[in-house]
This record gives sequence, structure tokens and C-alpha cells, in this order.
Amino acid sequence: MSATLNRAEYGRPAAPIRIIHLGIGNFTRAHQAWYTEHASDADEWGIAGFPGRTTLVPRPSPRDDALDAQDGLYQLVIKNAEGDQVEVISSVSATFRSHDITSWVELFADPNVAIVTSTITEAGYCRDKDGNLDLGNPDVIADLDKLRAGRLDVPVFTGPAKFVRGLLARRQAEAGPITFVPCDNIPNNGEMAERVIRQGAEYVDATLLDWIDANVGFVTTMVDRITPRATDDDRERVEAATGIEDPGLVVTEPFTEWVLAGEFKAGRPHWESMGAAFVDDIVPHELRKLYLLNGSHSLMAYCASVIGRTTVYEAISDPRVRGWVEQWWDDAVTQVPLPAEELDAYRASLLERFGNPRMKDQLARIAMDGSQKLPIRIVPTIKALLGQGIVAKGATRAVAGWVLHLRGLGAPVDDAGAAPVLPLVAGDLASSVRGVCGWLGLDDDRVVAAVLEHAEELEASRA
Ligand code: CS2
Repeated sequence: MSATLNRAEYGRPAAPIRIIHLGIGNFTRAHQAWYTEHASDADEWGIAGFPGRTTLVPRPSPRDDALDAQDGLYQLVIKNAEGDQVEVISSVSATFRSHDITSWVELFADPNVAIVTSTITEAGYCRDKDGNLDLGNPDVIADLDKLRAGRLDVPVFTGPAKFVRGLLARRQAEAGPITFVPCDNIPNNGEMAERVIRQGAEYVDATLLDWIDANVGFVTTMVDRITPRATDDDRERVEAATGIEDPGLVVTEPFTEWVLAGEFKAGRPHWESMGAAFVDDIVPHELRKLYLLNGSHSLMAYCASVIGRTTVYEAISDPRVRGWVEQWWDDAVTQVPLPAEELDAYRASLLERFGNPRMKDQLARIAMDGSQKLPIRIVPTIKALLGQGIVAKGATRAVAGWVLHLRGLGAPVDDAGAAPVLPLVAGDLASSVRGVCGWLGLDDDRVVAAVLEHAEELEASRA
């Protein structure tokens, strides 16, 4: 009989909750929770984990059940090339259900809580194409209207509304300063979160804005650790090795990086004791990661899945795909203000990470939400190079792959934001390319022609 995790027998005693995390999925449990677990002051910083789901009827989730049943404990498996390194992570002191507004509000009203972190995906911040809070989104408006009408005890479902609800509670409790630390792959994510939170606050109760000015910090972060979904095979292998049955298991890679910029208004863990870097200028780090790692991920997710590859490892092991990735990197490095040697070293380390045969990172995972990812990962490079009269060869291939994906080739489309794009790909390939390029703000004929050429080539190489 296998054992199950519980705090009486495993891990450390729960540290006092001082961090609220929205989106307690795989990534944050491999990344922030690991940094917090091993920080030199780990005993002082516990995390309260809330799922990031915005669905109105919460789906049943074996993972949520497992975390609740296991007192927030789970095993983290670091997949080295040689084998697994497994440890129990104890830094999540308590877990809550998605829309448990009572606990959410109580935690925000607690002066011991100092930080709110989030991993709710690019879509979770509910922005429109200009980066403003999308007040045309009926779910956002429904939530904000409840708050504006003073209906404070009913759940709200969208991320920005949850944050505003929390801040109303904190102001009312006079619980003092707090800092938001968004951890999604969005450039300048601190400012991005500040904007949607302030716009939500303005709609609900404009007097909250002054309080935010005086009390709320927004920190920008670059986060990095590739975290595939754990498979049944992972769970069985680890159970055989540790004797623990763990439906909350997380698998990840050895590499990890965290760069942060901005002021923590009410303190923070000593994450630097685990290698987190606190910098003044985060932009080069963000662009390096977003373009070189995430951009090549998206390129592979579409182009390599169109030609039949299913994991990043399979994709990068195919010399054609490797060439496409290198060509994209040649475009992308022109947009990253870092010394050439640093960029070369980063490229080499990415090839090693993508080439880890034990990772089995599904291209379908990365293909999700392309409508949110392509505009920030790939399009800026195409536009910048076009400004110099250059048609980016590698970058336009990623767009071509996305067009084919939207047309039903390769990884399945799983993208709530794709609704306005799907009608554009209903006709023939040429009109699909033109439509999608237009939607991405890439109307230039030379770009459209390059994307079409790549799309035709990709389609032809499916055999
Ligand atoms: C991936 C990221 O989902 C995606 O699109 O590119 O989840 C990626 O694995 C992480 O950002 C790595 O840090």
C-alpha cells in the first residue's frame, strides 16, 4: 500500500501565510513555490494557493482535491538527464477552492499578508488589444458591476475583479501595504497588472485609486522553468520509487531562472538565497526569455506539430525544425539588447534544455492560446525588422505555422481568444494568410508573401 502526503509525517510545518497566489498550477509549484521552499527565511513565508480558473462552474479537479487532501504538500520531480530528483515541497501552507471569496477576502484583510503573486496565463488579465482592461468582456463587467453595487459577498470570477475585491477588503481592514507580483510571460507584467487593476478599481470605486497609489506595489518579473504536464507514467514511476501516491505531482527541468524588478512595499522572502536576481532594468532579461525561449516554443508548437512532431524533444531533434528555430533566433537576437556572447550562451543552453529527452513537453500544451502569445512573442520582431526594410525569414514561418494550426493542422486549437481569428481562416490558404496577418497588424505585402510561401512549404512537407 502506498502512503499519501500529510504534514504530520512529511515536509515542514506550515509557515504563516504571507503570500496569496492566484493560479496554483504546475508552473508556480515548480518555480515560485520551490524558491520559497528553499529561501533562507522559508519558515516565515507560507503561500495560500487559489486555482486561477475563471469558469463560472468550477470543473472538478483531481489536482485541487489532492492539494487539499495533502495539506498543500506535493512532490516535485526534477528530470535530470540521468534520472529523477524528487522532493516534497512544503511552502504552500494552505489551498483554497477557485471562487472561495470569503477566504480570499480574509487573507487580503490580514496585515501579515505582504505579497500577491499570480500565474493566470496571458488571457487571465482580461485585456483588450490595446492592453486595457476589456470592459467589453461580459464576464468582466458582470463581476465589476457586482462590486460596484456593493454585493461584496458573492464570488467574482475574473482575475482583475478578484484583485479589486481583495484590495477593497484590505483598505477597509486598514491592513497596510501589499505588492502584486504577476508571474506570467507578458512584457512589463508589473505595469500590465497595475493598469488592469487600476482600471477595474476606477470602474468600481474611484476612491480606491488614491489608496492604491499609497499602498500597493507592482513588481515586474521574468520567470522561467519549463514545466510539462505530469503523465500517468511519471506518477507511477515516482510512486514506485518513493512509495507515495501523489495526484498532485509536478515534474520540471533542472534549469530555473527568476529576475525581478520593483519595490516590495511590505517585505519579501530572501528568494535571492536560491538565485533569484533583483535588477533595475528587467527589459533585456524579459525580451531574451520571451523571444528566444517562448518564441521558439510557439514556432515549434505550430510548425513542428504540422509536420507530425508531438513533443519539444522530438521537434528539436529534427534537423529541419532545429534550422527553423535557429533562423528565428537570428531574427530575434537583433531585438534583445544584450551582448552577443550572452545571447549565444543562452541559445546553447536552450538547445540543451529542449534536447532533454526525459522532458516530454507536449507541443499541444504550448500551442494553447496562440492569439495571446503570437502578438507578444513573434510579431514585434517582424515589425521592427520591417522598419529596417527586412522581411524576417524565421519569424514569418512562425506566423505561417499558426495559420495552418488555426486551419486545423497539427496541435488542436485550444484558445478562448481565437473567436475573432477563426472566421479569417475559413477560405483558401492565401486569404487565410492575408486575414491573419491583418489581424496581427502585419498588412505589408512582403510579409504576407513570406508567410504564404512558408505556409505552402509547410503544408507540402507534411508527407
Ligand atoms: C510555454 C511556456 O506555454 C508556453 O507557451 O512557452 O509555458 C514555457 O514553457 C515557460 O515560459 C518556460 O519558462
